[in-house]
Amino acid sequence: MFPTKMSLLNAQKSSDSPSGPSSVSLQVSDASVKPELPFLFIADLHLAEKCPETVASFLGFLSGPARQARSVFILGDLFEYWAGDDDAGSAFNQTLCSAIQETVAAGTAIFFMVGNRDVLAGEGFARASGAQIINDATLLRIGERALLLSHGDALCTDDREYQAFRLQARDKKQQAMFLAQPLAIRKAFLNKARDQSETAKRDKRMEIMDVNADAVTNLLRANNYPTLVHGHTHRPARHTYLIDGHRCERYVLPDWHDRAVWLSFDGVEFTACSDCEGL
Ligand SMILES: [Mn+2]
Repeated sequence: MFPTKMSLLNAQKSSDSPSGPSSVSLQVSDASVKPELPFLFIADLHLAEKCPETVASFLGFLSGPARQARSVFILGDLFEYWAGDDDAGSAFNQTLCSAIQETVAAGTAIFFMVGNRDVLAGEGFARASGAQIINDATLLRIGERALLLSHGDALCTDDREYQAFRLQARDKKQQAMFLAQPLAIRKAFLNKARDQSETAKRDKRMEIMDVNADAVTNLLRANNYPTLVHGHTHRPARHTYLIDGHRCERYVLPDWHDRAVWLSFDGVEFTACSDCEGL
């Protein structure tokens, strides 16, 4: 029997987190017109005008597999960059937001969590697309199962330089200062920052850009040993752990290179689409 009940909670931060635990119910709704259909998870599409194949894959996903789903969870970095919600009306963003809107109108609830590239996507994006914004991390309860959803970059604690940048990029005051600048200047800045980050990544060891094992353990423990689903690292895999005697799983979503790739959950089992190597 497919579980029909679904709830979303803000996840507990691990005990070493300075901001402490939080557990607030989110005002989100699930289009339960299709309760027998699966939940789909995607991340790291990095949609950009310069990659029309990936855009086409996403549009095909929205008009195909997404409509055969109860809900779709986008776990960050949908966009290669998002300069601010006042850019939602650009031709490129409008095409994508309208396509998401149409899928929502067709009865699939779409949930969106920001990543590092689209950290500035907010209520304006939600209004334009019909997607519902969820926090990083969010605990999704489906029947008896608890899935912990995250973008994944917060777990890459070995990369201290990146974590310092992440704190800044998520600081509301810093965001307001950035958003006060003209859109054209913001876009130019983000383009340059992206190039610099690509260069910096080439100089970093692979290990420090992956998740830190203790960070994963702490987060799973703080949330009562759920199944973790995240993206960001572009290293699709299914990891299993034994933590305090509890068996936990961690699914890492693949990025999209000219093809649509997703993880599906039917309330009991996870299934990766056939193109998901490593899952
Ligand atoms: Mn990312």
